[in-house]
Amino acid sequence: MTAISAARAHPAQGPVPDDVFLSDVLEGLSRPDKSLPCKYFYDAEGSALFDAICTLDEYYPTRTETALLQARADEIAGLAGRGATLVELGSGSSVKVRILLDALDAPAMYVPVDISRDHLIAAAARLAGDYPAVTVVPVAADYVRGFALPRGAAPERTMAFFPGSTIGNFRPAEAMTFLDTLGRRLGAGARLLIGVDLRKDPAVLEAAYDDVRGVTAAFNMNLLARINRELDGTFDLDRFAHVARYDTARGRIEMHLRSLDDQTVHIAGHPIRFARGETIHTENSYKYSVPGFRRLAARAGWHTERSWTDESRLFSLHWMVRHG
Ligand code: AVI
Repeated sequence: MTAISAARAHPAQGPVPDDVFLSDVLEGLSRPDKSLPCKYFYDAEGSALFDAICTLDEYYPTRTETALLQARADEIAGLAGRGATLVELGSGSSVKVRILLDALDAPAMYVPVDISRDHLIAAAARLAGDYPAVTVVPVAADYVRGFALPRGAAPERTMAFFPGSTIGNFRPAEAMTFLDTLGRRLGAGARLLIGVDLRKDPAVLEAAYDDVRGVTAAFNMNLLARINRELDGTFDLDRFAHVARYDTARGRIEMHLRSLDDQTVHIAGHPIRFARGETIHTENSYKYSVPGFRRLAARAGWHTERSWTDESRLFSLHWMVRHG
């Protein structure tokens, strides 16, 4: 079975159906504290804007995590052992994983899991071309809801890879449930390499989520543009503003869209009223201390064997093993 024929053996999940998107949007905007799920940032425009964010001077996570992976690749390879199966959650363009594939000892299989099917298949085909000895089995699925692993991957040879501090976009209780479910799916003895952003000076955090070039603002605003495009929305983008603020007590960056006027917007014919100054809460990005994240993971059944940070303690990587 070739890499891409293997891909076809898995049930593929296409884009989110419009009716689910619509009901999530109406539900979120009908609450007293309006909110929208951050997963809807990532249509084609939003994904391109996110890629641009990752190259910004202010957005330190991507380059810091990449440097950490490069610095620790050999140590990680030693921990992973020979013939590992690498499962990447939310693999996108499969860029960072190349650092691991270059360092690992004869990796057997690479399983990128991503909801964006076309992007996934294209990235998997490129990767399979560059690593002919690795069986690449892309799985088009929402990794939060669940996905099927290819047969034959023994848990103690399996290594999940969840970079980018995407775990920070879950509330801590959801992060715990997600990590626990992942551990049950992978099985006892499975390993997890996870990237986690760290608590730091709020000014550094706020700059990372409100860059001078306005790329993050455009990324946030694209959610309204997407609703206009896909759900027959009437948002006037000039009447909303991007807000990013750090909540020290909760240890999270919050992104919001603030209404600049009293106004009524229609979405698929449904009126939604906004008071001037009212916000739509669009994203949380939780920041952890190293011991704080290790405690959370322990409660979800993962034992942390190694944690690495950069010299400035901006970002962390953790190597964990599933017990029980
Ligand atoms: C994908 N996720 C980890 C990013 C973050 O930093 O929370 C999303 C993002 N939002 C604004 N900038 C980047």
